[in-house]
Amino acid sequence: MAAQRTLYWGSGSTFAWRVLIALREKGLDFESKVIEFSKRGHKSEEVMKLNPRGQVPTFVDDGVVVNESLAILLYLQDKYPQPSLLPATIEGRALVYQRMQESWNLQDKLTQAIRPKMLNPDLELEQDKLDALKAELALWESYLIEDSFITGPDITLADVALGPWLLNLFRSGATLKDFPKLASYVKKLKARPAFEETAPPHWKDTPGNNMLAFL
Ligand SMILES: N[C@@H](CCC(=O)N[C@@H](CS)C(=O)NCC(=O)O)C(=O)O
Repeated sequence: MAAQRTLYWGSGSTFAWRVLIALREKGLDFESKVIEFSKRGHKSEEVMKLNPRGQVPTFVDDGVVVNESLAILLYLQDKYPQPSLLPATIEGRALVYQRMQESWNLQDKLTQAIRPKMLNPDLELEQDKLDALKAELALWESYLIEDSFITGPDITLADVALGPWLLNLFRSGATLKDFPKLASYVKKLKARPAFEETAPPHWKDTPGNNMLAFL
């Protein structure tokens, strides 16, 4: 019997987007349960029963509940190994695991830089937060080899974990002019069907905020 997969997610959740990308890359279908944050769908009884933190993504696979986006990515690779999103060598996998965890830094620096202004557009972006974001981007730029994915020639879970944060940055107007390898990497990800087709649905109808147009 075919596996019963259900994903709870919400438009604009970068964490949930990671899981949508991995499912698409692996060609796995699933029941889509879209929650609305404005209606506090993430705190509904149905979600809270599965994830007491009341967060998305929440994933259920044949009765196995997995929360936390990075854990879900690893679970999907474990349960559905082909097509693989991990390299064949142990050294390669070590790097992918490292970069997956490291992607948290980009999330953190990006959020710290833009969140206050998103909540209150009258505020200015803070220079020290922007400097920290630029230093973070410089690190990722240094990791990239020309025309590659983040850990090598093939797409892996590291790209799935990192990519949505870079695409968020793009959506906020950043062109990454000082980070040319990163800029072409983001364009490559953006054009990939698994990323393009799963991008937050509301992005189609609303413009980005252009807050990082100078970056
Ligand atoms: N560490 C979690 C974070 C999940 C998360 O924070 N999801 C947000 C949506 S982007 C959420 O549901 N927030 C609601 C809340 O925390 O109450 C993961 O990686 O999945």
